[in-house]
Amino acid sequence: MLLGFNGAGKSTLVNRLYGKDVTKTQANRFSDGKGRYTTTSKFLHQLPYGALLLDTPGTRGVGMNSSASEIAESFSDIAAFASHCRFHDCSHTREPGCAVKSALQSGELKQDRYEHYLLLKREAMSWEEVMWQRRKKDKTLGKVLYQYRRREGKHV
Ligand SMILES: Nc1nc2c(ncn2[C@@H]2O[C@H](COP(=O)(O)OP(=O)(O)OP(=O)(O)O)[C@@H](O)[C@H]2O)c(=O)[nH]1
Ligand SMILES: [Mg+2]
Repeated sequence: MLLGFNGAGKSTLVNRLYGKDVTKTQANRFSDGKGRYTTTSKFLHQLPYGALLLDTPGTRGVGMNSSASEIAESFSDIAAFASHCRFHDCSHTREPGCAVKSALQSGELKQDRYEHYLLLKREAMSWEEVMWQRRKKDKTLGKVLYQYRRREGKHV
């Protein structure tokens, strides 16, 4: 499977490995060299000698789609320290009585693990926010559609 940013050259590789042009490629934008989103859906190519190669639309970025609670599961050592924090909703960054920061100071918790935890938690929280906004939008759209159909006397 070929994965990569737009314009990385995935489809060019498919064509080269196939031996002829079986899929469209496109020159990157002249102004900033970025790819143009040429392949728009995934396609499984069977190469002449039998190999199967999946070409995919370029990615714009790579991220996580885990919830904050899944992050806590992966960092069960930090969750164990966190259960002794003074505040239930401690962010483990600046609150007094934070057991995670104490573990950091005593060396029980390594600095890089702590930093990875904060980074992934932040990413998970922004992912949850995106999902929440998306659900809210879908709900609003659903309501509008429902009212429209009722007004038009359509079956709902
Ligand atoms: N200089 C150079 N250009 C390349 C190379 N591979 C691909 N290209 C050029 O890069 C441009 C984009 O290539 P594509 O194969 O369309 O890229 P892609 O990854 O399939 O892009 P999307 O389908 O948008 O995700 C084309 O103009 C290719 O000719 C390479 O190794 N060197
Ligand atoms: Mg492509």
